[in-house]
Amino acid sequence: MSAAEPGADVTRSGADFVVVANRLPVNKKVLADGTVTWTRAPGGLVTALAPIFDSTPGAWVGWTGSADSDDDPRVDGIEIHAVPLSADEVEDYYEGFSNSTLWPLYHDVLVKPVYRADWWDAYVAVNRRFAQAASDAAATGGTVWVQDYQLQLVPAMLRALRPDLKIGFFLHIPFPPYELFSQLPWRREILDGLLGADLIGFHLPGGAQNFLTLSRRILGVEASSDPVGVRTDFGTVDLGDRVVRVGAFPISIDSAGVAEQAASSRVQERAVELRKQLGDPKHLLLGVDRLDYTKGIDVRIESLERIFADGRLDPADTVLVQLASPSRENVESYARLRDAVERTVAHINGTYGTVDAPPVRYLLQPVPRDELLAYFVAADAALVTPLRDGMNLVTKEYLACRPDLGGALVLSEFTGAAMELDQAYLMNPYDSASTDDAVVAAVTDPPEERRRRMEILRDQVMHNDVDQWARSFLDALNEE
Ligand code: ADQ
Repeated sequence: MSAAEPGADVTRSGADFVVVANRLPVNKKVLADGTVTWTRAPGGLVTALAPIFDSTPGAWVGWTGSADSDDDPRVDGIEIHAVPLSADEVEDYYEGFSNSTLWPLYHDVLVKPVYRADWWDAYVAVNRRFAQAASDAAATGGTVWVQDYQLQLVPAMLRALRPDLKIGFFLHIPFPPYELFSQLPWRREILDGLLGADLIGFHLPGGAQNFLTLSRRILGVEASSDPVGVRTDFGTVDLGDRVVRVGAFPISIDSAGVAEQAASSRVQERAVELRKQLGDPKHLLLGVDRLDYTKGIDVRIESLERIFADGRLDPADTVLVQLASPSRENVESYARLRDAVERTVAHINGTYGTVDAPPVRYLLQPVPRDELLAYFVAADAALVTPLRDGMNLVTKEYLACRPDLGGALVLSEFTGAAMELDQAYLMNPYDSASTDDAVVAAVTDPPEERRRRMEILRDQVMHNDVDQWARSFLDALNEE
């Protein structure tokens, strides 16, 4: 390293391992007397990375999710670096460029992406702030792991500040093919931003291949499209002075932890009680999602309506519980989706319900964890019907909750999870006959067929957990 390079001549103290993500893994609470408390947010990435933070001094750079904040607490051994965002930046960087440009573009343009130069400018400015915060947090020679579509410029910005660091990037949503990605007016800048990393990870080999093709066609760099397998085989982009590796790392859940919580007597008892409260239906179907247009909530409700109309299941003894958590409520396409789902629910209940027994029970609120797992334990089938989804962790949580091998999984071919879970009742959400057949088969197939499928599916999830995901990525990043 030459002395002219920034950061070359100083040894910095700081964290040896830094995670950079849009959101912090902690919740901030201001008490009545003005005291601020922080608690670790349950679930997600932080659970996956907890063992790594236990053995390495670690820091997490992210946004608190609310208005500007300057405090930097330490929570459960993780040094927290809060990145402030102004109200305008939340609108332009988060609701705008991240969730009204990139999210729809990367999910098959299910909604038309909006391209606005002022949103792009905010995205650049906020990414620069995250990169600076990561640079301030990391020790010399440390490892920095950047997460997801909100922060695709951070790898290159951080490398410019700190060439001594090992930089990894993981994308949690699908990575689109050339025909879609090239709509983006800032397509070169995004690819250049990602190529600041040493290792770029996607859920699926297809996403990695798309990235390699795009690098070759848009940037004209040498990118080897040798088959990119899962976790072990890597594609490469040769930038002349360094080589970037690209690979597939399908994410999972804390399978043993979820299974253990689901097996607790409070969850098991609540599952029995839930079925009773729902009128002991013959078939209890379940959907669990953020309220997002990618998740195909309308696909499953409309399918159930056709199934009732065709007399294939009886609305008198079938219940669908749809748990939806509110999401991105200030983005217009989400407000429209909410109206559409609520109309569809009202329509099916109005047509097929009775006053005391509507066939669809719809909750628009996040459900506490124990309660959620009780629904998984109680359900005869989980309906996971997205039009496009990077992975879908609900699928894996449902399977982990069913050591009894009861239940059945209806799974869209357009989820990342479908690549690993081919024993599910797979369906094409764009094909109504395929959807209806999968839903009906999932609840009416002979018990031995349902068990046979569940056994294979559950094994897959119990043997591939999120710890393995994190370790395989970090091992690959840190190997020469
Ligand atoms: P998401 O789009 O948020 O994640 P998903 O992977 O299904 O989708 O995770 C959602 C999480 O929220 C699950 O843990 C689920 O249990 C929880 N959840 C959903 N609705 C809930 C409710 N009503 N109440 C309580 N909890 C609820 C993005 C990508 C995915 C990818 C993940 C991880 O879009 O494709 O799997 O990141 O990489």
